Amino acid sequence: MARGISTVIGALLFIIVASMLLALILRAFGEVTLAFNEVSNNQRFSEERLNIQASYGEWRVRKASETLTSMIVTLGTAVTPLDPVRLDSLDGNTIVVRAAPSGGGGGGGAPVTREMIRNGAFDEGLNYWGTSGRRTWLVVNVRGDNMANYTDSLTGNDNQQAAIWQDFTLGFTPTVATLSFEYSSEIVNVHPPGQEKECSFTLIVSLARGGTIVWSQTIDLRASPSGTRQITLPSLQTGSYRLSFQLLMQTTARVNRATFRFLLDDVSLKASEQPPPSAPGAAYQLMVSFSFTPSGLNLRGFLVASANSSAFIEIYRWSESEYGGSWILVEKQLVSAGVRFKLSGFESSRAFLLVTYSTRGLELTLDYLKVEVYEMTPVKVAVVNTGTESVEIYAVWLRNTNLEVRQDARTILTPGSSLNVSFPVTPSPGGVYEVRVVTATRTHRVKFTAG
Ligand SMILES: [Ca+2]
Ligand SMILES: [Ca+2]
Repeated sequence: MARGISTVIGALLFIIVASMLLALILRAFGEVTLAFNEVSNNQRFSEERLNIQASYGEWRVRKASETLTSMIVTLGTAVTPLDPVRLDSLDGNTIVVRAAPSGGGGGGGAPVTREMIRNGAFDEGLNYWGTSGRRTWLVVNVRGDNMANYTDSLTGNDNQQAAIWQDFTLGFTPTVATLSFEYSSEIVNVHPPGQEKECSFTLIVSLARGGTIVWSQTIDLRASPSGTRQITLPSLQTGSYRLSFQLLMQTTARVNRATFRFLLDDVSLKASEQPPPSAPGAAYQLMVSFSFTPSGLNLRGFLVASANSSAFIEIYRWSESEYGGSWILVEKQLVSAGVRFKLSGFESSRAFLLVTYSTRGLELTLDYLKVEVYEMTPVKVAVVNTGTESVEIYAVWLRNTNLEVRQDARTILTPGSSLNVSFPVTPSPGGVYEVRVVTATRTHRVKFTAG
C-alpha cells in the first residue's frame, strides 16, 4: 500500500519536473524567435525617415495708410478728414464719423458717385501709379497742366513696350461705371524722313479683375494720335481691379530710328453706388466702407474705435459666389459709451462695411487700424532626420513646370538634426512646387501649393 502511494507521488513529481522543463524550453524558444523578429523588423524599418517642410511666406505689418485704398462714408458724415494716416497708430489722432438721421435719403435714395482712381490728374507726380518700360515714365508740365509722359527712341526692326497702371478695390457693386481719360501721341525724328508708315504705335487700355481682363480697348495711335475718351464699362462686381494703359511701339527694317512720345492725363473711373436700405425703426444710421489694396495674399488685423453713446456695431464682409455675392454679417458688438473696443471680423476680406444704427445721435472715433499682410518670401526648406540612422544628403531641389533650382548639401544628418536650405525663388501665389531631397539611398519628394 505504502509502495503504491510512493509510486504515485514519484509519478506526479516526474510530471511536474518534466512540464517545468518543457515550459523553460518553450520560453527560451519564444525569446529567440522574438529577438529574431526584432532584428528583422529593425532591418525593415531602419529605412531613412525625413521630415521636409517648405516655408514661402510671412505676415508683415503694414501701415493703414499703405493698405487702405478707400474709406467711404456711405451713410452719415465725416467730422474729420478721412485721412488713413490718422489710423496708422493708437495716438489720439483720429477719424470721427457721425451717424445721419434716417429718412433723409437713408434708403433707396439717389445713387452716390465715387471716383476710384487716385491722382488721375498727375498733380501728385506718379503717386498711386505703377509703371514699366525700358525708359522712365515722367510727369511733365504742359502749359500749366501736369501729365504722365513716356518717350522712347527705337532703331530699325525694333519692338518695345511700356505700361502705366493703377490698382483699386471696388467695395460695392456699382450700378454704372464710367472710364474717361485724355491722351496725345506723336512719332517724331523719323529717319529716313517720311517713313512714319513703317512705324506702328498702339495703346491698349484694359481693366482686369483679380488678374483676368474684363474689358479692353485698342487704340491705333497713328490713326487717332490724340483724343478724350469716355467709356461706359460693362457691369462690374466687387473686387480688386487694375486699370492699365499699355503702349506697343514697333518699327520695320526700313526705319533707322524714330522717337515715340505719349501723354496721358485726367484718368477717371467713376462708379455709382445705390445707397443701402435703412434699418427699420432706426433713427440714426452710420455706414462706412473700407477697401484694402489688392497686394499680398491674405490680410488680418483689427480696428480700435470708441463711440460717444452705447450702440450696436456691425461688421459685414463681401462674400463672392458663382452667382454674384453679398455682404455677410461677421461681427456684432454692443459697445458702451466712451469705452474703446476692437473690431476684427474683417480679417481676410478685401473690403468691409462698418454699420451702426441707434435711436440717438452717435459719433464713432476711429484711432487705429492694425493691418498685417501675408506676403510671399523666398522659399526656405527645412529637412529633419526623424529616423534612427544617420542620413547622407547630397542635394535639395526646388522644381515646378518652369524652374529647377539645385542646392548642393553634402551633409550627414544624424538622427534628430536638421538642415536648412534657402532658394532664391519667391513662389507665385497658387503655384505648385516640388521639393526633392536626394540622399545616398533614395530621393524624397514633397509637394506644396504656395498661398
Ligand atoms: Ca493734369
Ligand atoms: Ca491714430
